Amino acid sequence: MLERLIAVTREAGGIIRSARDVDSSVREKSSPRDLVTNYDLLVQDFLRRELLKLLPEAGFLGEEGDERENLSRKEWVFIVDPIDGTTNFIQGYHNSCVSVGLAKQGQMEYGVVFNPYDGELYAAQRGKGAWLNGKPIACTDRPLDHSLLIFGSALYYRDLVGETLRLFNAAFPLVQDIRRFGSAALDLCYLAAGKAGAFFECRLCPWDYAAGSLIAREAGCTVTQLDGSPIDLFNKCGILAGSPGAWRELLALFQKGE
Ligand code: 2AM
Ligand code: CA
Repeated sequence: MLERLIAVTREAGGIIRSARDVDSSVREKSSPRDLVTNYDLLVQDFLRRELLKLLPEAGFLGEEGDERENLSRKEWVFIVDPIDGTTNFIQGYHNSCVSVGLAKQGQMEYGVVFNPYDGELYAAQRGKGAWLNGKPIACTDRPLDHSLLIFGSALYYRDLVGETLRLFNAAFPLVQDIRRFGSAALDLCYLAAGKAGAFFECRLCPWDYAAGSLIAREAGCTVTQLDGSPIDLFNKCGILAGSPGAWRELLALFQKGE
């Protein structure tokens, strides 16, 4: 199954790579910060069609879809973001990806994340490990003060500006430096590959973190909500992830409530 998921995800990435005249296909969803392009829709249609061929009985949860009901009762569910990093895609940054997760009975079983611009393909299977372009990857064992912290600004949620800045301010003095890349799925993969020590964002949707959370876990990272509780695959939640040491330190810091 993993090889077939990888093949479909790669092909979807090809659609993103061949996109032309992206500007004229942009539309606002809930706000000027929440955007969609015709390519998001095109890639999602492709993924729905090809993934359901692999597993016709599965449910399908995608960012651009509306089939949201009763998915948690299905044995298998695809959790898919056709383009994670849509703003990067529109603005011409080459830091976007296709994110394909497959959950079984509410647990992530397979995850594939592909950046078609640099050709990095991250994949994982529960209990089997995580790979970057076929080579095993592992989280960093560097201490927090020698590690980068990636964060996401949850910019679609005005109510979270204060909380995001509180966590940023608390963590900033303790880490090597901070990065903000704009694709949560890739952020989690960067942790998995040991390119950063930790990641947080105050609210994300399941398709942003489903595949990446498994890839990070299989690489040895801890992935939870901001209070340390398990992530929710069917509802929005905040995410705190990192190498086990970095995750523990940040959890303790964030819980101080300063
Ligand atoms: P997107 O590029 O697929 O929209 C950036 O902070 C991260 O948040 C990206 O992974 C982005 O995914 C995601 N994101 C975008 N809109 C969101 C929304 N309304 N709710 C939660 N996450 C969102
Ligand atoms: Ca998206």
